Amino acid sequence: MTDKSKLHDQERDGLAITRRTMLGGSATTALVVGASAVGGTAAVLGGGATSPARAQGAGQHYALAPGELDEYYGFWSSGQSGEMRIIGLPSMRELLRVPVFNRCSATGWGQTNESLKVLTDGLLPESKEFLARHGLKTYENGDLHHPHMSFTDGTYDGRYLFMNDKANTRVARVRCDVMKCDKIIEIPNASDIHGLRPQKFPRTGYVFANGEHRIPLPNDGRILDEPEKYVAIFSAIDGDTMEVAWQVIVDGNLDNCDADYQGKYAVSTCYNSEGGVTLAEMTESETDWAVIFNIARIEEGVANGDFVEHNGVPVLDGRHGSRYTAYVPIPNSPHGCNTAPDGKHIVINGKLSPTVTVMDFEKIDAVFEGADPRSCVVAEPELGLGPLHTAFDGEGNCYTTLFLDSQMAKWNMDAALRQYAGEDVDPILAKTDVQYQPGHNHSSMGETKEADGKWLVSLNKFSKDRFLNVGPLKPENEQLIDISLDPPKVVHDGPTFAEPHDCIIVHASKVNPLQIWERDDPMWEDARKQAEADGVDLEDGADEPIRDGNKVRVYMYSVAPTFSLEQFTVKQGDEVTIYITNIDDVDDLTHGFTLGNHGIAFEVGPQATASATFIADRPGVHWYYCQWFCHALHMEMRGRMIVEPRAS
Ligand code: K7E
Ligand code: CUA
Repeated sequence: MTDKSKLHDQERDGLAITRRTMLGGSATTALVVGASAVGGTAAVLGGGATSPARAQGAGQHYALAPGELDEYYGFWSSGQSGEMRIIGLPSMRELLRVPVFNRCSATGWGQTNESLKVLTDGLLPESKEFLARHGLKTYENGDLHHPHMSFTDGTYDGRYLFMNDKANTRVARVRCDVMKCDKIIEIPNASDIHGLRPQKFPRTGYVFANGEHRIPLPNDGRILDEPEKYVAIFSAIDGDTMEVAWQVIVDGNLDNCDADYQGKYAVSTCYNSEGGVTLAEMTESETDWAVIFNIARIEEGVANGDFVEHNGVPVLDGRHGSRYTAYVPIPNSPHGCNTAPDGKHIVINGKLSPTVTVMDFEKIDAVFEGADPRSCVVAEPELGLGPLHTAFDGEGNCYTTLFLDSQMAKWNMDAALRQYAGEDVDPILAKTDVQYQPGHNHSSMGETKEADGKWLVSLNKFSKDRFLNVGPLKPENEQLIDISLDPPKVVHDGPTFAEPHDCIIVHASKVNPLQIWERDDPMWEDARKQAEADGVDLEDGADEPIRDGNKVRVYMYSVAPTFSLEQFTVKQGDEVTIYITNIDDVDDLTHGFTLGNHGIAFEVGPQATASATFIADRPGVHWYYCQWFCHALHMEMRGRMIVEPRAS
């Protein structure tokens, strides 16, 4: 960074909160917490690369030629955009956006009956009522932080992706065969699902989900401004049925989580052991904790009836003194929580502490038998300012984002263990500058036992001067780092829109999506049943609308470049459902259905059926057309809806 841009930053925000210059030690700390727990580290660790010069050759091939395929799928969150994104790696090309919690103008997600079923079925009854009072069928926003794939035996199995919605306390599942969301559930009793991880072993199994914010239980107005009575809730969701299996009340709050490779424990970080409701209260204590959940004991507790049922879910009490949990003191507001592919260690990232804390899963059994909770801590290296998340290369090295330092620290697990045991050894192997302020990072296959040490993406919150200025709202910068090199090297800048927090990098061999839909897909089960009841074959359509009182059903098929109906007639005030079945069975031959001036538009993939329902209360002629370019005569792929005026 130039001195000029440094100055510019300082002038602009008046907080001396520059990008790389944020590493100002106590000033930074004061800014963030109003306390001084980490001062002085910057002087020791804030410098540039400290790696011994062991640089290897030219590094890996990352700039793909036209037509060349990527080696990895990246599954990206999109934060407050509410969708999941698929990125190819190493090219960093965006391949697809998968709407989940958001609405999508292109695909009609949030508007088709099929997507509305996914978006509404899993809502809590009181939410449905609340939304209905506001003229809504479902929440229209989401805050998707953590996408993770289902596991079998410690590695990705290509079945599902699971993800959280922090904004509206939901968990969603995306089917990897078609890359569409098929289930969304709202989590009762908890508030604002943040950390989310699937069980790694023996399989997923459970999806663990952290309710970040503390609320009254039940939150129905009886308890209000009495924060000491609020609780945070940890949920285990059955990944197959998408039902909440059980919940555990904890002390403090819940931030991020991860699971072990043995199927025994899940671990969550807590940055608010104080139970505070203001910034000052939440950051008061210099020690918070990680809470460990003993899965076997919890399942036993559920079987023995040691719970209170809230909203149909068994809720166990895991507060201090419980046999279901253990609280391990961790310095200062820990954030990320990452199990190492060695199957033995989990790294808790200090955030306001310059350290990460390493726990040994093999020493956790003893903690549950009464040993000092800190006895499972086996390393606590100081890495730099603002450690948030850690990734792994499968060769014993760890890569931790340093938010405040705008760096990634590469460190060696074994050296950190030896240092903690008293040996005079520096575990830090390298510091790589990133641009700027990294949150998550992720390495190729890094959260599985098959971590391969090839690529790492640093998801940086600020891009600042790295791209053409697009106005005050700037993209983030996701940087591809070649970690096969020593020191690791940033090889690509990737701008992204608001605001992916996290991603996973999955070898392409793990994922095998279909080329076209299968006709018997459950996604349009309701349409299939309705057509059957109406004596219609979805693939054949119907020549005339089928009337049922003021409900009218229009069945069409599409085949490039036509809809089977070039016109249909309904009456003003009819409730019309349009079913489109795309009978083209060619790869990549998607059609769409857009109905002019009705706000209706949706995608119909090859061999898929999709439908939308609306009230036809605009008399006149309205064209519908295909909005997915499908044929030389795509513009001609259209027809008329004629709405006869109501007799007055
Ligand atoms: Cu660190 Cu929500 Cu995963 Cu953002 S969280 S960075
Ligand atoms: Cu069908 Cu364009």
